[in-house]
Amino acid sequence: MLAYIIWMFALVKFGGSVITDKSKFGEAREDIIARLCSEISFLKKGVIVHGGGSFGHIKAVKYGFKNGCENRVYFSEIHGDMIKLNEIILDNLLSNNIPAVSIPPHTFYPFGDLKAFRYYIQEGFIPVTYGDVFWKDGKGWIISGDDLMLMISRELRPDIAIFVSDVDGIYEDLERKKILDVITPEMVSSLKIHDVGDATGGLRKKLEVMFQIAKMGIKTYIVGGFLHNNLRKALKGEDFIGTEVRV
Ligand code: IP8
Repeated sequence: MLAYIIWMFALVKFGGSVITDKSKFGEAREDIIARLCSEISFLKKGVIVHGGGSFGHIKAVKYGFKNGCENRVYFSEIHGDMIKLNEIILDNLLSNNIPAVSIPPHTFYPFGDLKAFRYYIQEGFIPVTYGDVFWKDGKGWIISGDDLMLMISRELRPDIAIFVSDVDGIYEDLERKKILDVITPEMVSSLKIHDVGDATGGLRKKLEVMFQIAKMGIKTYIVGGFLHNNLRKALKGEDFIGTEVRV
């Protein structure tokens, strides 16, 4: 197991609802960010993606980025807010001696490839990217962290993809709070999914992305981010609270 952990290439997404309080604009959960960063400090090879949370979604919804927004100043505003959140993540990774390097989406999306990721991984760094705004056809749009997880999985083929979430997994039964150990596409229609109205779609869209990643043969998990050491355990192949996504 130890040897596997050392060479394992992990792709981890810190969900926006875990790292920020989504109801308060610009409110980062610094204690949780610090803990999550410390839990991945043993990783030798990885890419970190983070969501927008209250730094991205509140204004993205307000300014109508879901259907494209022509206002360049609004675009710059959200882009600047996301840089602030990214800086908090970078500071915390660095505090844990993680050689993080930020590769913001506007440097490669929608016109480029993931060459920069390959290069920095090869050189021993941990690239960090995030859900953000991007400009196309005269309008600003949102590229979500989940879309980036899929893109990175396709091009870089990690061994494991972990979505750190504000829920502890996929609930089979919301009332009894029973979490599924495994979810497959066939099971989705029988689940009661309450999708939230953020700028990039809720759980249903997230699951679609996860199934596509799992289809590539990548171990794919949704794990609770509010539980101490849960992410570390999932990465190390120990017992953790969460749901495996399988096809
Ligand atoms: O939180 C959305 O990324 P997500 C980013 O991963 C913005 O969906 C700017 C709303």
